[in-house]
Amino acid sequence: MLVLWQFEECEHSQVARRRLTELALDFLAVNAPPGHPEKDGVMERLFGSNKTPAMWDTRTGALLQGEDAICRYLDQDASSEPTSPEVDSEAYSLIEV
Ligand SMILES: N[C@@H](CCC(=O)N[C@@H](CS)C(=O)NCC(=O)O)C(=O)O
Repeated sequence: MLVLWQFEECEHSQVARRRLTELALDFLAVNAPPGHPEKDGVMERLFGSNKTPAMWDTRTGALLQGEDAICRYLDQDASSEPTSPEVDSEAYSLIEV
């Protein structure tokens, strides 16, 4: 599963969402607008900062932050194996946001 921390008004998030759409990839969107300490805490733990967009690929463990890194990763990864349902449910339980 691809998990994307983003928010509507963030132009960098828009680029990441557009690329996901172009590649027809499913993803779980976490709304992370400024001023949400509980989401900032999760992002800081995973990525070292709360900047959006940020993406976690639960299949590979890859953690990406910034539109360029995310798009580059997606372009390389677009042909990879489908998400495993077992990993997905584990990832859902980790994201208590
Ligand atoms: N270089 C990043 C820029 C990301 C960025 O500036 N995101 C803004 C929201 S649109 C943000 O998280 N600002 C909060 C902060 O800078 O702490 C990218 O290309 O994605």
